[in-house]
Amino acid sequence: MLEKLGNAIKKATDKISNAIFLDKNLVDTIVRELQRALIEADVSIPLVKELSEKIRKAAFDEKITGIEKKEHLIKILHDELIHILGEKKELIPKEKGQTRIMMCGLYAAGKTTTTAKLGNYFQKRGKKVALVGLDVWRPAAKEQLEQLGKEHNLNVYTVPENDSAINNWKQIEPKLEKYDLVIVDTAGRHDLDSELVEEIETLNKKIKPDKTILVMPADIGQAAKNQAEKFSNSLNITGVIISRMDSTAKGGGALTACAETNSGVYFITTGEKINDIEKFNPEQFLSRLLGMGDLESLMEKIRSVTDEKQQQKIQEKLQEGKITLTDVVEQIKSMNSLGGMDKMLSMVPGLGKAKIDKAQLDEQQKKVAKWEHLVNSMTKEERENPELIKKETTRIGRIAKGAGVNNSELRALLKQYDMLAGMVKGTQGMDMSEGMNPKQMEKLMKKFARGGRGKMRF
Ligand SMILES: Nc1nc2c(ncn2[C@@H]2O[C@H](COP(=O)(O)OP(=O)(O)OP(=O)(O)O)[C@@H](O)[C@H]2O)c(=O)[nH]1
Ligand SMILES: [Mg+2]
Repeated sequence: MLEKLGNAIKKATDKISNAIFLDKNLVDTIVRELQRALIEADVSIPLVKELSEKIRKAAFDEKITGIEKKEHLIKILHDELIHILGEKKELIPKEKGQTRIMMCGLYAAGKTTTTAKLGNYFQKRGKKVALVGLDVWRPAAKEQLEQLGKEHNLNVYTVPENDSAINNWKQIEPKLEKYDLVIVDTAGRHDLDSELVEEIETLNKKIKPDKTILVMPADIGQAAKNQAEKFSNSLNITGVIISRMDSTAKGGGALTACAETNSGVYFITTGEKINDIEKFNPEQFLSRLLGMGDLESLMEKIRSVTDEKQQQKIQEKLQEGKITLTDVVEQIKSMNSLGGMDKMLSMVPGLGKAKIDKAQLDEQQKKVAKWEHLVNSMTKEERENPELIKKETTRIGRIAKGAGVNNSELRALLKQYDMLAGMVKGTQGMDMSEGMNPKQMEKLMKKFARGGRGKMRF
């Protein structure tokens, strides 16, 4: 449905969580990627701009630092997305007496199938439901509704005459008294022409619906804004149902367009089957889009991946353009401790589906433990200046022996050190934060795995 958008947002939150610093370049990258995904989902440019500005502003707010900044940023992103998705809007039939719902929308919007889905939804929840087919225009329209009723045990009322919708209604209305919920399916047209407007207005006066629902297909994207406005001019639209959310990437645009016009979305439909209808709740929708729990679990994740003290320490080192072997091992250890590498990798969009080589990960964790022993058996001097070990190769044997590991392990560690030190030198820490990104971590880990057998010469 909106996998791409979901993945992009996930990626942004991962980048924020895993960054050592949120510097300008990283924030720019995050904002750019988000913008691209939102635009692809057909969210309107002004909304995208507004969201980007808020994120930038939060990112560069100097009053907030460290882990709080990350939490702040994720919260802003989350809240802004909720905001553009709109308010939660519920469709609640009356407790007592009859509730009448009139469905309207353009041609092929999904009115008839949605009428059946909605009827089924409330019938399952104990309401006595009647569906009324008033599409006198499209051939076989009434049969379509009757067929759906038969398949799903729903009461459908139609009359064979096709003279006018209002006359059909007059014949049917007296039979509807015993029902709690009456859902009326109406005809669609290519455009909101005067004939359609007239028909709906007359029906509206006669039926006096408690709710008038506009059905729009998700694939119209942000054009939903225009359509909702047009319909609202002639009818009192109480809410919207977005159909076919399953078959387009533009659903984000349709949803945000509804929020822009204050047309609350009651339901979305996500497939052709009768049960493919769900209440629209922006919070839940976003959580699902992100494939994780609510904001709190997102925050938990940040807390678990961020060790503020360590972050501070590394930050200082990076600013000096210098890191020690202890830092390298600390760094790798922290990566390893992020709830386990495999768990972390599974949170990375795209990687979740990819086969993660568990054996390799286990191997890696063992390796890191060895590296820790190695660092412990070095002198303080050696830890701070690994060049010493490279210069005086006799140190290699001593250190490796002290740690109870092979010389090759030490070489792998030194190679790793070179790699990180190189990154620090070359990029003033920027790529370091990217390096904390789990996806890049995986690459790095693969490099580590090769490190021991590498071509180190010293
Ligand atoms: N994949 C998918 N298809 C849907 C969904 N909702 C409706 N459809 C399909 O969209 C097409 C049009 O649906 P209808 O319910 O007939 O639309 P309508 O607005 O009543 O059309 P008219 O009466 O001709 O104006 C049908 O083929 C439906 O099966 C959905 O949520 N997902
Ligand atoms: Mg129809």
